[in-house]
Amino acid sequence: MEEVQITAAQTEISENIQSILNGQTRNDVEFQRQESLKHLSCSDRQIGSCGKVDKRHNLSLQEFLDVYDGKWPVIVTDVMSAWPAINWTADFFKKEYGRSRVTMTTCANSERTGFSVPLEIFLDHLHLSTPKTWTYLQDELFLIQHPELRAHILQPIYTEEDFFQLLPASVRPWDCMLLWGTAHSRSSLHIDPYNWTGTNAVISGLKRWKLLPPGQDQLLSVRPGMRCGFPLECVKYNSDLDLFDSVQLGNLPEIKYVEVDQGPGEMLFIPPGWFHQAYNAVPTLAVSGQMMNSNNYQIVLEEMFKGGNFDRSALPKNIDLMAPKNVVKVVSAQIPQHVLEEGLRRTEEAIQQLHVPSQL
Ligand SMILES: O=C(O)CCC(=O)C(=O)O
Ligand SMILES: [Fe+2]
Repeated sequence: MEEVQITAAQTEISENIQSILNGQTRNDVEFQRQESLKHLSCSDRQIGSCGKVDKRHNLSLQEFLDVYDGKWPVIVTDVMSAWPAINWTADFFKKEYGRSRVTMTTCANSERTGFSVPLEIFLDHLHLSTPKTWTYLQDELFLIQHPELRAHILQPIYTEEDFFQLLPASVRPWDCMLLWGTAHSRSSLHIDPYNWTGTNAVISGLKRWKLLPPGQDQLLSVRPGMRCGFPLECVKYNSDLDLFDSVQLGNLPEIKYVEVDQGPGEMLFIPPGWFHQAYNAVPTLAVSGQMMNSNNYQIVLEEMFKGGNFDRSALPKNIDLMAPKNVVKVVSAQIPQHVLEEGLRRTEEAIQQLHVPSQL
């Protein structure tokens, strides 16, 4: 792909938008990789030894957007103290929501199985785990279905520009996943759906991260042909590698990553294009979300087109003159009616599924 020099901000925006029409996003993975590498402090590019994730407080919105957003992960340490959710405890959840069903994954000797169980059953086993046998509650719907709890999570200034709100509600991704893991539980190694900017806020416990700057897909045995399964489809970028397995990691000496530990009250932002894997070192409660904003909307829209539910041929030719927000509005107006209907149907189905007391 052609390399483009950064010029005046206005030219850059115009070129980026034009690239949506061309099916060629200038802010592609290679561009991001180059940007990311500029943040490394040492010459040999050994990311594991010299790249780090800053922990910042009093970070201005401008500095967040200019220095980190879409380029390099950052942890902000002073946004969650005002969240009522920072006081959430297992006792509170067991007493108030113990009978609500949640979705979780159990891992026993590398075999992962999904279940739907009452929350109290999960909580009764929260302290029972080993490196090979663990449980991870990962539920996208629980907080959506309990708006009084969701209200305990506040929006920091960094996520206020939220273009996902411009999508029709029936295809808008759920934006508040409850993540509660036993010690040793872990996510897969993945890039987030639509290549969005991910957020992850730890309420209690300790989460350990491996975050990989873009451009290393060929080293990661990314599973081909996977789909997100959302009504507005997208390609899923997942690897079966477990970078928290020291044997597997030892066999991958070429992979470059940054590591960071995230504690209670700390919120992490993960840029598009970064494969990442999280490991809960102790029982850990967190919520994750996502952002589409002026810094990443071309990347996110590109993934929506790649999903194949709609194409760019009907976009107006003057799209390059439009503000980012209007581009998202114009693109989302192209989503076909049958996709919107499918979105409604799937939401209802997912909610019903939660009430079925069986293995998923
Ligand atoms: O905390 C975790 O397990 C990782 C969550 C994550 O990567 C995600 O929600 O996309
Ligand atoms: Fe993720």
